[in-house]
Parts: sequence; C-alpha cells; structure tokens
Amino acid sequence: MCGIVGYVGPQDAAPILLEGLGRLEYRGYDSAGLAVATKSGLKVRKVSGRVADLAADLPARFKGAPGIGHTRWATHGEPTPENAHPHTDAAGRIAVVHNGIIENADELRAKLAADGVEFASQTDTEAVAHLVAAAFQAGAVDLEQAVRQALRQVVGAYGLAVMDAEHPDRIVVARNGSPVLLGVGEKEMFVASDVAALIGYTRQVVYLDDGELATVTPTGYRTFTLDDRAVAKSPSTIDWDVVGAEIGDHAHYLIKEIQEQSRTIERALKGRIDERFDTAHLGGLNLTVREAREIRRVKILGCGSACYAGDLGAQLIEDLARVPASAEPASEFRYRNPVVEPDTLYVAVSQSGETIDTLAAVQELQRKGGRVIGIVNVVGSTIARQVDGGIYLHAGPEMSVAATKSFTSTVTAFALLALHLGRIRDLSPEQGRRIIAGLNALPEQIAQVLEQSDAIAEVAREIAGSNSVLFVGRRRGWPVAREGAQKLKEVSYVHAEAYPSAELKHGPLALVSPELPTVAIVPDDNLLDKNTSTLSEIKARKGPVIALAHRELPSDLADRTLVMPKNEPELDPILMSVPLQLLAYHAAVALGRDVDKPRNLAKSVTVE
Ligand code: HGA
Repeated sequence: MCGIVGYVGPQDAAPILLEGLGRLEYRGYDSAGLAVATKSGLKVRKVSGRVADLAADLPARFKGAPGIGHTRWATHGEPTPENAHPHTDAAGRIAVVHNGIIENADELRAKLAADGVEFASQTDTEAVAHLVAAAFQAGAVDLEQAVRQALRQVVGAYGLAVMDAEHPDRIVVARNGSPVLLGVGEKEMFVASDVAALIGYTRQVVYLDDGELATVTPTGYRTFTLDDRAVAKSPSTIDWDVVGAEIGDHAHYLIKEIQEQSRTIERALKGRIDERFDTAHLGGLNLTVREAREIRRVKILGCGSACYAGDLGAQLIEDLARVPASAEPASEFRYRNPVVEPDTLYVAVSQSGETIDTLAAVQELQRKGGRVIGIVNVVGSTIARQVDGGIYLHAGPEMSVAATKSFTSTVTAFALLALHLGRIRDLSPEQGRRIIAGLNALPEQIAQVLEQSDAIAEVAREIAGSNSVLFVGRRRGWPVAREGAQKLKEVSYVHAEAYPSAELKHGPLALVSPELPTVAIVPDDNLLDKNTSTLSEIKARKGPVIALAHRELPSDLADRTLVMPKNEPELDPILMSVPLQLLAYHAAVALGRDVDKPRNLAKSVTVE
C-alpha cells in the first residue's frame, strides 16, 4: 500500500524521490506526490495516477533538498491530486506524508476548523500538517518538538515524514503501527517505509519501532520517543542482491519472479540441510530440542497465498512430524478471541512481514503468552522483529503483487521445519534422507517445469476466453488448487473457484458444462484412482479438463495433460504450483491486464 521516501543531503531530492517511489510502485497505489525545500520555501507537486505521471509533471527546475515523496492508497477521500500527499499547513511551511489511518481525524479536523483552519483535502493526514504548524505557533522551538506535540494529539496508525521550510536541514519521521526506516549514506540520509525504496542508495538501515521518532540530517540521526527519551539504535545491513529488484529484459516482474524459482528455492535451502543427521538446521527458530519436542500442535496463520502455503505446511508437519497442524486466515483468527495453548507452536507467514492482520494476530498471541515464529521474506520487517524466532525465505524482493516465488519458498521453508520437527521425533533417518533428496532435486525440476511455459501459454489463451474456471484437487492437491484459482483471479480477473475434488458432487458439479473448464491436480500418488474418478464425472458432463499429472492421461479423462516431473509426494505440490502461476500469467497477458499491479490490490496490505 502507501509508500514513503525522503532524502536529506547535498543532492537534489526530486530524482532520488522519484526513483524510490518507482521502487515502491509494486505495493499498489492510486496517486503520488513530492515536496522539496528550496530557498524560496517548499515546492509541492501531486498527481492522481502513476509515478511516471508525477515525473512528467515536474517542472525542469524542481530543485532542492531535503524532500519527501509518497505513493497513496486512499483510505480517507478519493484519489485526487488534492488528496494526494504531501499535505501542507496553511502557510505552506510544513509538509507531511503519511501511511496509515488517523482514527480521531474527524475530531482533530473539527477542532482545527474551529480555530480557523481551512482544509485543502478530505484526508485524515492533512490534520497532522496543521497540528505541527499550531505547535510552532504555540512555541515549539524546533521541528522535533513540534512533531512530538502534534502526535500526542493523534490516535491511530502512522508512519510519517515531516519537513519544515524553516529548518531545511532535516526530516522528522515517526512510527506507530506502520513501518519507517532510515537509510544511512555518506553525508546524506534517506527515510522510507520499505527498504525497496533504498536499493541502489544504501544497504545500511535503521528500523524504527512503534512509538519511536527520528530526526534525520545529512550527517546523522537521533532516535527518541514521543516523551523525548533518547533511544540508541544502530544500523543493520541489508543482504539483498540488487539484481533481485531489477526487471532486466523481462516483460513483467511476475514472469521474472516465476522464472527465478530454481534459484530462490536453492536460497531457501542453502546452509539448512544437515546430511550428517538427515535433518534440517534452522538456526533462527530459537527453540531448544526439548522445547521443540514439547510442541503438541502447530497453528499457522497468514493471509491469501500465505495461508494456502500454510495449508501445505500443515500437511507437511502432520506427515513428517506427526504433530497435529492446521492453517487459518490470520484475519479471522485475530477476531475470534482464540484459545491460546502453551504447547502450541504458532507460525505467522507473511512475505512482506508487514501484513497488518497477521501482525495483529501475532500481537494477540504474544499478549496471551503464545510462542510465535515467523516465516517472512523481508529481513528486518515488523513481523520478523516481533516474533520469537523464525525462518527467512531469502527469496529476494518480490515486486509483483501476486505471490509466486514467496509461495514456493514458504512451502520449502515448511518442509524444512517439518523435517526438523520430524527428525527429533519419529521420522527415521531413511525418511529424512528421502525428503532431503527430494528438496535437493527441486531446483532442477522447477527448471523443467518452466520449459513448458509455451505449452502452458497455449492453454492459458483458451482459458482466457472462459467466464469461469474450476480448480480441483485432493489432499495436498487442494491447497494447490486454491492457490491456482487465486492466482488466476488476481492477475487475469477471470473468475475461478477451487474445490476439493470429492466435494464436486455435493454442489459445483451442477455448474459443469462444455463452457466451464476444470484444472485438475492429479499426482501419481495413492489417490490417483480417486482423482481419475473425479475426472470421469466431469468428462461425463462434457466439461473440458486440463490435468496436471505425472503422466499423460487418456483423452476420456483429460483434454490436455501437462506432465510434471515427479518428486516425493510431500513435495510435489511445490512443483505443481508453478504451472498454475504460468497459467495465470499467460492468461493475464492474453487479456491485456496490468500484470504486476492488478486492479484494487496492493502488495503489502498494511491497512485493515
Ligand atoms: N489515510 C491516508 C493514508 C492512507 C494509507 O496509508 N494507505 O495505505 C490517506 O487516505 O491519505
């Protein structure tokens, strides 16, 4: 969702802000703007639309620093240029960009209006600019103090950056529920809501925690709290390789990220397999062997694809460790006053590590004494720092809104966790070796699946003309079907529904007709006969069938088989997910969709 970038230093801020905002585009937004300090005061430019429109709209002489920029995903007021950030006070002295929601905005706006303030937008954010200006009028001596005084009146979630034309050597930032970080450069400093904005500028970052503020000048930063207690924070180093975020020769990030999966699975496995004891090493779990043995249940929480990956994770844990496990949408869990058990291991899954519903579930669990680990991609993100331990995916930046490499890496991380928990219980060394051999074979097999991209594109073009597509699978094939349907919906906007195969006859079989194609997950496992019966039921009603299988199926069962390489049954879902990503991608391209930025969606869902 929204993005913040700021720059303070000797260079002109605008090009740096535009570059940073461009890197945050993947998060999803509807309007953009920036402000820079010049000798004659602040200059502000805002557009509804894309960062490229903002760049095109900037006059040649839009020079100055510091500067702050924003991509907005509207919560209060339509996506118009007036509502885009930065917002300023009446005198045009203070500029503010904000991510989050100010809950007492109506009250603050009414109070300010009673004092004669005229609002230029419908946003909650604008109130902050006026509050900071009022704090100066009431005697605040510097920007730091004015922002602190303003924020003491604010209730809600914010990540924000504030500039003052009369103190043009600094930016003040604050965090409460929405991420803010500082980037440390050579005699220049950056601020951002997401490390992606800083790629190419610095790898040294300082993460703020909730309730913290920072004053940032070209030569350094000071971190402190709302009641002005200093907090010492030192920078950490981002270990992402820059290439990961570049689109290169690819038409879209989505296809680039799908094609990266051999490499990203390798990275998820790197250094984590212990061939000597046929197990997995997961240093970040922070669980002693004894604690791990005491786990009686595993509960996995995530949203969207993270939850489907969790469904596969739960099956892996039950299969390999024989510990009861289940996954649930974090967004539901948090609101049902969950029973938190001391011997349950809770696993929060989030690519960005910022998903607000998952974060809230983690906080609710910890408040009740639950032990939570995270499976997260973005190093240093809020969930990563909040949990008691965890597994990083190391998949590199995922820029496309639709999850692909983070999905397969998450399932791989679950396989490692299941192997680890299994081997300290009853999983034999032979079984451990079998899983390790399967994991090691994945990168090469993914490369084989990717070679089928052209054949899958052909199927996708046929599917793109349908009003709806059914996805079916059993057991491990069921979360694969759910993720496949989700992918198709989100990037191509073709309606898709996933069903457990055996449920077809309890309802959706009524829909089957020559107009409704079914994508079926049919691995060569102990359920093969059951799955082929489902296909017969569909074919008997003249429904077109596209099967993902380990061998060519006869034409009375499937119109088209995509033959997948075979791994171990527990790991086959990882391979089976990849052709469904390609199917969604090619269908979206055939329909001319905005592949990387599907309508109405955001990458990092930081508002409820
Ligand atoms: N409430 C602000 C910012 C919205 C936001 O953070 N979206 O992710 C607005 O509506 O402008």
